[in-house]
Amino acid sequence: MTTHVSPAWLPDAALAPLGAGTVLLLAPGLDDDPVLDTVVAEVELAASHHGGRSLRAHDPSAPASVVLTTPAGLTDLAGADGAPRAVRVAAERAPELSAEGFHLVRTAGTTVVVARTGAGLLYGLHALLRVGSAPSGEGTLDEVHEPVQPIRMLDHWDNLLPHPVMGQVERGYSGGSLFWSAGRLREDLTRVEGYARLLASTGINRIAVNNVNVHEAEARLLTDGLDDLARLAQVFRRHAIRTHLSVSFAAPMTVGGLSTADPLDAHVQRWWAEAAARVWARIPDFGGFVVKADSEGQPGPFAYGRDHADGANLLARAVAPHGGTVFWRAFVYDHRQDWRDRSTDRARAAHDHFAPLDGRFDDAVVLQVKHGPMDFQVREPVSPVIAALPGTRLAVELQVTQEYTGQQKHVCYLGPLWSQVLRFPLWGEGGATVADVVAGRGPGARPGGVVAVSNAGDDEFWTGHPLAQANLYALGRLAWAPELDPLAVLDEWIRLTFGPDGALAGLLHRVMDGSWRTYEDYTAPLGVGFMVRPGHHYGPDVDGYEYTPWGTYHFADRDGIGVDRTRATGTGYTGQYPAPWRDVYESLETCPDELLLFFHHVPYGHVLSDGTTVVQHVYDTHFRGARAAGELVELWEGARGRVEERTWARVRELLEEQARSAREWRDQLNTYFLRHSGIPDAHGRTIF
Ligand code: GCV
Repeated sequence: MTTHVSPAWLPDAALAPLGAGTVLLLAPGLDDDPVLDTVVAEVELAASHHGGRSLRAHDPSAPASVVLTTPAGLTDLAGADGAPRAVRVAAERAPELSAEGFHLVRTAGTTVVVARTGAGLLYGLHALLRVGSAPSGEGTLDEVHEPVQPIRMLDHWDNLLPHPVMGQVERGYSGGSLFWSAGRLREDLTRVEGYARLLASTGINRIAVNNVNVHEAEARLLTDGLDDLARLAQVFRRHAIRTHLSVSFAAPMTVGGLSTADPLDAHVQRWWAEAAARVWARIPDFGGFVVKADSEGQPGPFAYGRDHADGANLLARAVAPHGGTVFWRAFVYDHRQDWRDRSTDRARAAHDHFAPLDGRFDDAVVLQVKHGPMDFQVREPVSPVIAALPGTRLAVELQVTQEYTGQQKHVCYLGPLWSQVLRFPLWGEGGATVADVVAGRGPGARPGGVVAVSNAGDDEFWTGHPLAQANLYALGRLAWAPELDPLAVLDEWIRLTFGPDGALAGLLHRVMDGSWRTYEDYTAPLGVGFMVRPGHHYGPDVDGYEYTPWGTYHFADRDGIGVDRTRATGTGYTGQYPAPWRDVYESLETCPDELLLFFHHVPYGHVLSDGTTVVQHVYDTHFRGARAAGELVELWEGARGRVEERTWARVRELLEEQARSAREWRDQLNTYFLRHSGIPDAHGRTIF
């Protein structure tokens, strides 16, 4: 591991609102709360860097600039001599708070955070860092913050041993695993502690510490690795994060010595119950299991003629007595498809498998659904599965690691994409959104949450590309509050990370705010997806997946391109959506341009809503996108000397690679479309 570690969005300067004055922390009843020590440590750290004081008892002669307290502490304080006005204001309102919520009040130069638990105080403390110091005048705040999503989880695709193809972290672009090295948990967990601190500051409250592709070494964590898991859980617990393990469905055979993993076999059921009991005996607040079954070669219930409800409930019954949860992934499809077979549509697979099972999953099961029907492409429609299982707890799965969005070599701020997904109205404008469904809002509904694949590793910037830290930050913030404007979240991240330099903030905003659109511009157009190099998924290869078994085709010929997923003439996938989307996507008239080729096969001359043809759109966006990527290199010159040299240099190096790669995308895509369509660029630009 490198010795220099970026403080990310918690540099010393960001702690000033806490550490510059006097902080009173009064938390009666929370002495046994493991997160309280973290709150104390944060206050002391901030005070030591900014010359402030930290008090654990009210002292009328030392007026506090910040008060962190519980409802009971607030009542005591409100009656005490010399209590700040903000304390009385907070006590008068005294809202009902959940275990994670907090009340933030600021008046007359004092800021008060009230919460029932250490977690709530920690979240409130970080909210205070985000809003900054109390202005000297009468700046006021009176805000109740509650997370929209009770489950805000990161999945790590970390292997214990480097996989011969995928490396230590599958789809990881940030160095090695923060947890595992050479088949063991790292001795020194300092980076894990720092990581937990960063995650908690954004509101993340659950983590899975190993890859969903469970190999031999990771399978044994369930039995032989409990000491390691317990050490990790101890670190995360202090930051209000529960630890989870990805397990193999075949574990009863591979590590348990049984001859079957059949979910209806009594020995198998007993084996799982005993395995779970051992885990919880060691880690009483353990979160549960994550399972990828019957997917891309992972074992599952199909081998025994059972379905996914049988499989998931087997594990649910083992974890439920301990308050655990099984996150069962809906990413199930045929990865050995014959490309000649036009009747199979991978986009349909999750819905086909899981919608008929609604109502059969136990309460301890959360069905974890990728946000789109395929696989984290730069543009996909929202998965219809999220609208199809009203009787099942659902989580939406997002991907922070930039597998298909530039692999942390390209700037691609994903907040706007996730925001669009979370706010998508599944039954039409004004109706329930994805965020509502996974939050369990609505009568009888139960929460499943937001789960995302982490982009962090042991790289000195945590995320390979220093600007990819913004994605990790935004994920937590949007999971807590999906209604936030993702560009406001970006600005929040910029301010915390880089401080008050307004010119620099403006520059960073320009580099990042439209970066997802720019990436889309120079890569696969109009929702078609998968024009990447097979295997590692970096860089263009238009036909790379066209004749493979993976079910990811674009069907380009000399006349046109796109996948006909209509009910009228195609695979019928549009029929998996409820109204109005089933009709919006079905019709060429109403299908949004950005998803056109996802839903329809059209001629190159098909006219889009802005009057350009499909092929001209490809030329225009690819020239525009590659130019925008190239301009970032010049723009970044303006940041020289305003950010730390090592950060500046890393970003600079990566922007050059992004510009090169974008040119390659531009030229390969444009050339492909020109050669296939024979239609020249209306503006006569160079195409090869
Ligand atoms: C962990 C895609 C990725 C795989 C990943 C899989 C999944 O297929 O390319 O690396 O495996 O998704 O989400 O399970």
